[in-house]
Amino acid sequence: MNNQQYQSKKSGPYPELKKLIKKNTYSFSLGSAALALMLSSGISVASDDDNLSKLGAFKKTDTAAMVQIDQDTKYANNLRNVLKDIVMPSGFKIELFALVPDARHMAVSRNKATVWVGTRKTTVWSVTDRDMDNVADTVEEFSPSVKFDIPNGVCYSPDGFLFVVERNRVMMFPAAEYFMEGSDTVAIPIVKQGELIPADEESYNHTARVCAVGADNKLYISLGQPFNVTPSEKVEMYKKVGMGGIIRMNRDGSEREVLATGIRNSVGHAFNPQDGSLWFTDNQVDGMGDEIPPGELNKLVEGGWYGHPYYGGGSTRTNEYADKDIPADEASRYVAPQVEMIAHAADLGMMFYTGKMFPEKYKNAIFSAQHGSWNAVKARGARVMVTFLDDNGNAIKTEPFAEGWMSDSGFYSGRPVDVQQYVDGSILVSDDKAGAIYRISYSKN
Ligand SMILES: [Ca+2]
Ligand SMILES: [Ca+2]
Repeated sequence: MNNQQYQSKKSGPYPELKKLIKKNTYSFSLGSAALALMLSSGISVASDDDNLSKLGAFKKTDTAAMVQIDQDTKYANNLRNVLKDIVMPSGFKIELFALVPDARHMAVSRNKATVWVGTRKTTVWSVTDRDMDNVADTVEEFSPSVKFDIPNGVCYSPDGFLFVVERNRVMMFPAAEYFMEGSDTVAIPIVKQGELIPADEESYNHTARVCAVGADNKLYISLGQPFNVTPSEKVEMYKKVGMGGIIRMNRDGSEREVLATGIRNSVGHAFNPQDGSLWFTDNQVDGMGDEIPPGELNKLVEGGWYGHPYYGGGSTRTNEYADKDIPADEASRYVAPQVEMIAHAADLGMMFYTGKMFPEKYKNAIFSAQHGSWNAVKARGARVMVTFLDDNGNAIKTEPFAEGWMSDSGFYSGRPVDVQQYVDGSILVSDDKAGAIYRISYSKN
């Protein structure tokens, strides 16, 4: 390498990106040098196995300091202007909570008002409101010493363990709130790389996982199957591993079970605190036209079969399986959706409301996000829905709750991904188009 090449590598090819990145002061010099090297050469500091074994022994990894995202920008003000268009029932207000690039699913901590945010890229963010004015003050990488691969699914246990479900691994972070201020955290792969699904089945499609910790102290994970409609030669194998299904395991990864099958791609689930049932959204088949098949909100019945690939959504049969008889075993375990959503709205993250801030009618209601269609010619979705349940715990009514992220001409100014309850009883909405989290609060006045 001659001197000129060295100089150009040293300054790196991404000056704009580096301008956006603030370093933590305690490791500024190491961090900026390491970052410049990584950006210019693609060389990573250490392999993930090396780092995981060091972290498991409480040893430092010398990973670069955490990337932080500047919150006080023109971009933030532009998003605040977009939020003026959002329409909600009387008394509700929406504000910008944080700028979080690629924000997907969220897990809210208890003690520090930290929100962990997954992405479909390689970063998990920790977002913290440090002065409790309901606006995040720091948005920084969580555990950058771990190399993540589509760490979309994040969930938090009542006793302080963060779980991150990736494309093909499940990580556990004990004491995540304690260790979040540095690059190194205790990090334990409870399902090792390549063992969540068969490595040959790794895909780029339908790989955004979600998770939840149940009252039984087990970890529940939704595993999408990669196809628009699962080909027949894959069906039996996917049933065994729980792809196109929901699985459950102990918190150390042991005793894995497949709880439900016939699901196409669920990217949102939550427990009803009233009766302990797990509810989940399911994205349905593309390419059948703008208005079919419906999207789904389902209630989990253990051992239930939810219809895919014979049904494309609701009672609409797929073209691929229209001539095939549904196997009797599956037909006998079929569970119809609780709610049929409009086609192609892409229903994703969901939650049950347990807070005290919202009016009484929202108690134990389901809030769910519609990401918006890529497939329908006429755009739709890009809103937050609310579903009310009856005394038996079944859905009785679904209606829009917050909308206005879509223009009349069909472009999206935001695409809601997940809805989670914040520590004060407000709700947070993530948006992976804008790269932001919004907070919706209620006041009678
Ligand atoms: Ca704040
Ligand atoms: Ca179904």
